[in-house]
Amino acid sequence: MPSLVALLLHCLPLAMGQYDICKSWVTTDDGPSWEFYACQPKAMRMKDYVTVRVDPAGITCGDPPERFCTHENPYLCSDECDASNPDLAHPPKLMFDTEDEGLATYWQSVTWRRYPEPLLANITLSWNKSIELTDDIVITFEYGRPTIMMLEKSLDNGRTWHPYQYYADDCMEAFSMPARRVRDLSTTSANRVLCTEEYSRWAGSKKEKNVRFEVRDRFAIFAGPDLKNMDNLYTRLESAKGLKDFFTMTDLRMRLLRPALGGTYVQRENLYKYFYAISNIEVIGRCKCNLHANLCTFREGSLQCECEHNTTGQDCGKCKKNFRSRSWRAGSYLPLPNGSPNACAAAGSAFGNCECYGHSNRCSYIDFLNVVTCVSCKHNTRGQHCQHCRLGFYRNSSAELDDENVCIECNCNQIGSVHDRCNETGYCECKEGATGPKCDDCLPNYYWRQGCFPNVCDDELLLCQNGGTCYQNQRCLCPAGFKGVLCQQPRCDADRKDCDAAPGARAGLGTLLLGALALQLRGWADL
Ligand SMILES: *[C@@H]1O[C@H](CO)[C@@H](O)[C@H](O)[C@H]1NC(C)=O
Ligand SMILES: *[C@@H]1O[C@H](CO)[C@@H](O)[C@H](O)[C@H]1NC(C)=O
Ligand SMILES: *[C@@H]1O[C@H](CO)[C@@H](O)[C@H](O)[C@H]1NC(C)=O
Ligand SMILES: *[C@@H]1O[C@H](CO)[C@@H](O)[C@H](O)[C@H]1NC(C)=O
Ligand SMILES: *[C@@H]1O[C@H](CO)[C@@H](O)[C@H](O)[C@H]1NC(C)=O
Ligand SMILES: [Ca+2]
Repeated sequence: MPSLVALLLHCLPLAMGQYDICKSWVTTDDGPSWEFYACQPKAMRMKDYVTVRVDPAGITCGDPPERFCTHENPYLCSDECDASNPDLAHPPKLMFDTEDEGLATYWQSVTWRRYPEPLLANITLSWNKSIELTDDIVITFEYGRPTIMMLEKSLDNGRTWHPYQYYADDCMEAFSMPARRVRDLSTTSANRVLCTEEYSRWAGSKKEKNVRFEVRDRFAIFAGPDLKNMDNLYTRLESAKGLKDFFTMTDLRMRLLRPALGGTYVQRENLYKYFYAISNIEVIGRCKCNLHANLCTFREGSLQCECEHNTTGQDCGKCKKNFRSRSWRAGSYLPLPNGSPNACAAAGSAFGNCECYGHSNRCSYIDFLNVVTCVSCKHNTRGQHCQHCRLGFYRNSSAELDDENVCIECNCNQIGSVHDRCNETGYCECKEGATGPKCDDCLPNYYWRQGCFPNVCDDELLLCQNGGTCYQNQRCLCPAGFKGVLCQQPRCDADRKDCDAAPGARAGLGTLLLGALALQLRGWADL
């Protein structure tokens, strides 16, 4: 079996030939020197480097021990799952082991004894490394394939997830999606996320065991049925937006949503024949090294590119220190057949010693100042070495100077702040009454209404009088008989001649003073 896999890998078109060396020592008219090429690691069995997580807790069978039946012979329920007995346990690691011939070892879930509550399980594979698929993902189910499941993937170590493919025996019913086949996709839809019915119908539990994510069929859209025209695929991978990323991931999740039903409806009288059992998850791919490495090694529990071209990082995603006179670029498959290495260049190799921290590709000599300076600093930087942040941005203290995220936008509130600049910790300069790092809050005794204004009324000092209520600190809502900023003045109708005298007299000195203060405050607010 292992030799068969090796043979299989050897035959994979993406595993061999092109782009397998990063440099060679060549002799030219000027003498011997290194020549550099775009390069990538070989495809590997990625299941050997994965960590797996199965959710929810308690979904793996055998604790407590449980009996299960099969669809073929539902009344012969002789099989047992017992987590405490190594011979009868079905832990997650059996999805990734190497099997002796003819003897399937598999992870198994609990049975659907809680029906009609759905039987749900998530199986999450994490590599802690970006990998690129080079062949189909094949998931092997013993005892029947799920009638509903989906694949999701993450490109950022599980922080965000995206649907990858939907599987159902009835796509419309399960996901409100029309059923499609990857074989019917075209060059413009090669990275479409679709729902397929090809891997979910009942065909006998021993006959059709595999659920596929079809990478080869998608490659074949460009490279032809036998993947003979790989050059065309490589050209497309470079030029079609999002195509490379479509085959890239750090994590993969299987969401199992409904088990195999044996081609009929759920039979409540025997729920012990419904469960999931996965014997193998084959993921063939390579480390993503941005075409700057042809080796990827497993060190300290993680895959790691052995970066060339003076790049560094887990994915060779940046230039080594002192090799940052140009901004970092991924290598390219183009031009065919050797591609471009797009190597990082030593600081000082271009013009004197002009370091631009990777924010500029160009330096220029300014004659009358006699200095070399970086031109068109990117990533919101400025300065001779792109070492400062543009106005309106501040330095991210946890980022190095060559980080793309080194400058963070100030984001000052346009109304609450004096201008759009901020200090080194991101604090903006606020107008009177405004506060907060971005000046989008008001100080106490101020209210926000397109800027901060002093309260007209409140519950403490500026109380509305005569039963008036304070509306959002902006004005008093006065009862019918009163007016004034704090409702301190009686309203005089023609037929009420005594109104000046009565309530006003009761109001007292304090109210009048407050009224005057409020009037003055309103005067400011109107300015
Ligand atoms: C599986 O993962 C999804 C997110 O991708 C989550 O919403 C769901 O609750 C999880 N299901 C289980 C059974 O843990
Ligand atoms: C993931 O990989 C990085 C870089 O190799 C390493 O520093 C980190 O410890 C790894 N994290 C886990 C959870 O293995
Ligand atoms: C990387 O830097 C070394 C010097 O440390 C140099 O000899 C080599 O040619 C550089 N490689 C590339 C691809 O620029
Ligand atoms: C600051 O830089 C670090 C390291 O690159 C990055 O993870 C973080 O997101 C940046 N912070 C902000 C606010 O952009
Ligand atoms: C930035 O301004 C805030 C608020 O005025 C202040 O607390 C902080 O110390 C200032 N930071 C620097 C580096 O000046
Ligand atoms: Ca197995």
